[in-house]
Amino acid sequence: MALEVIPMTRRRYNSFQSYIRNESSRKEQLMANKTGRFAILEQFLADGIHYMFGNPGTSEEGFLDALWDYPDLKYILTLQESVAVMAADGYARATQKPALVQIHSTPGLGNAIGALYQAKRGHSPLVVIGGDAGIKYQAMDAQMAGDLVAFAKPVTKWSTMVMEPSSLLRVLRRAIKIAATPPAGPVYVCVPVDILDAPAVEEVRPTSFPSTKVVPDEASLKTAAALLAAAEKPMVFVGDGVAFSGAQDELTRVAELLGAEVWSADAGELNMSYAHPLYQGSTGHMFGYQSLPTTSKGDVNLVCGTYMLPEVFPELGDIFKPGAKIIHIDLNAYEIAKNHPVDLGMVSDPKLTLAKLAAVLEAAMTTQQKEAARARTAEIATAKRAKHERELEADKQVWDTVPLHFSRFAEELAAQLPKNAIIFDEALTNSPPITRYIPPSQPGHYFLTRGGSLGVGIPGAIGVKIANPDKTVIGFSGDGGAMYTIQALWSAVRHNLDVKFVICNNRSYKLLQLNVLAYWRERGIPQHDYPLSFDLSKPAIRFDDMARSMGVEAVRVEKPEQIAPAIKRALSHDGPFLIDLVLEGNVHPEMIGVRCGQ
Ligand SMILES: Cc1ncc(C[n+]2csc(CCOP(=O)(O)OP(=O)(O)O)c2C)c(N)n1
Ligand SMILES: [Mg+2]
Repeated sequence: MALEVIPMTRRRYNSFQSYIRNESSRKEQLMANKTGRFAILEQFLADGIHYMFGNPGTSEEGFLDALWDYPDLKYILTLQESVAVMAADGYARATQKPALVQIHSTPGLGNAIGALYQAKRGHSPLVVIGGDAGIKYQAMDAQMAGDLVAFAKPVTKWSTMVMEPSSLLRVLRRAIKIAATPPAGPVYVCVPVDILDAPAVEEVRPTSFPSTKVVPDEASLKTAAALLAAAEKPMVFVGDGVAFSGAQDELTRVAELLGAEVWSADAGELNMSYAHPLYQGSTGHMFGYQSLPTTSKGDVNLVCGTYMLPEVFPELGDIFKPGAKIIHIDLNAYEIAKNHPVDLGMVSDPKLTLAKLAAVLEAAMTTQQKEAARARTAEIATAKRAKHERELEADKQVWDTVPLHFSRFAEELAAQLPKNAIIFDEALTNSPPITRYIPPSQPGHYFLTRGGSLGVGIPGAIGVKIANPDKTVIGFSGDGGAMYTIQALWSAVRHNLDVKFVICNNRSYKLLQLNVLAYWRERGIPQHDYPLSFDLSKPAIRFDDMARSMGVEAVRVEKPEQIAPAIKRALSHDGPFLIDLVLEGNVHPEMIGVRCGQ
């Protein structure tokens, strides 16, 4: 007899839920015979985890089916594992709490690797659980089998498989603790079917997290303050360890006391207001020689919550001025003196340490030193203002050109955007105008892609929106980046997530064009046409059509006069909305098929 599949409407779902709630005998029976597949869900709820980002498979069907009994644990269905991981990453970044991901066994984990790498570099506390057919099948090397723990190992903080039912929750709690303890990072736990089908014997108890609110000894603080107070050109380098510890105010205070330039290095969070006169932007992402003028400027360098230096092609020699002093504060001991020696390293909490440092500095600095610091601040502020004005002037030169330049869109968005809107920025080469016109100033309201895996813009914004249902969330992505995870748009509609997406459609991998320019320059190769593999113009990608096909309202913007109405429509639309913004990109569709012979 064929099985009749009855669609689960909201009413049916509600009555099903009340059936579960009211049928106490059924519930008692369920608890008495509770197996691991129920226990793990109760463990997550006991830890305040209310979302599971995932993509299902047969080896997870037991606990996914058990979700019916736990309506407080909501499943966010994504259509590719990297989307699940990247959306969870956005959610974890916005909540600063562990986020749960479910992925299918070997093929699912394979798809998730690049996204997990991104989460690991960014220190996202992701708890990834993955299915496996069962311990009893391990010797069979059956379909979908693989060395899952080994797959996940290099891209996680901890990778393991539960081998024994009586340690199921013990292992999960350890995984959650490891993920969330600084330096935070993703963990992977394989939960085989036979473990989940065995009776649960452990009590569900919330995970214990150790406090890391540690401060250095007084002598170290005094040494740090003495070095910094005596500096003639103090420099500060910060990363997401500052945001993780909520140390933005304390950092700003120290920078102001010192009159120091503050630079981001390996940062994706808001560690200091971009609008502050001392905040100078980011060191280079690609080439060490681009960061060198900044890193070699100071006589005393304070590094906090990051490492030196995160470029793809870092400087192999010294990066600091000869004789310069280096002080490093971080909860992550591995990053202190990772590549370059320091004079004073302190494994301590940035917020508490910077607060104490500010107090010691305040007392230790002479009137003359304080005066010099004020003069430095004024000089840095003037130079920053002048640079900003030059950039605005340059923007005006291309204000009316078609294809558009992004700056005009950014200015209009700044005019219309609500004050507490949140931006997720994977605009890549178009990112600078975003922060130029909408300088991030509130922690938790600006998230920059980090870790280098493309495709985080759309799913990241989705994760941020789930964490901030009442705020406007705008996700920016390059056209190249968007195509890695475009199916995330479907999840936004599926889960009623009112996110606004902007695709910076320059029909190219423009960052690669810029990087090859540097490659030619370094090797003395004369400039010539960019490799056609960096050109996405043929065939043209219609992001507006693609969005509509997944239920997302969309508009294509090609001319200056279309910008303001498109933004107005996106912001007033009730539901997800996409702007396909056609931008200048130096592309050569006429050469495709001619030069490559394809
Ligand atoms: C998963 C992944 N594949 C490939 C790359 C290499 N890569 C770096 S930047 C880039 C181009 C990005 O293009 P787009 O998102 O359109 O931004 P644009 O450079 O045009 O601003 C590519 C392909 C990467 N970083 N990650
Ligand atoms: Mg592009």
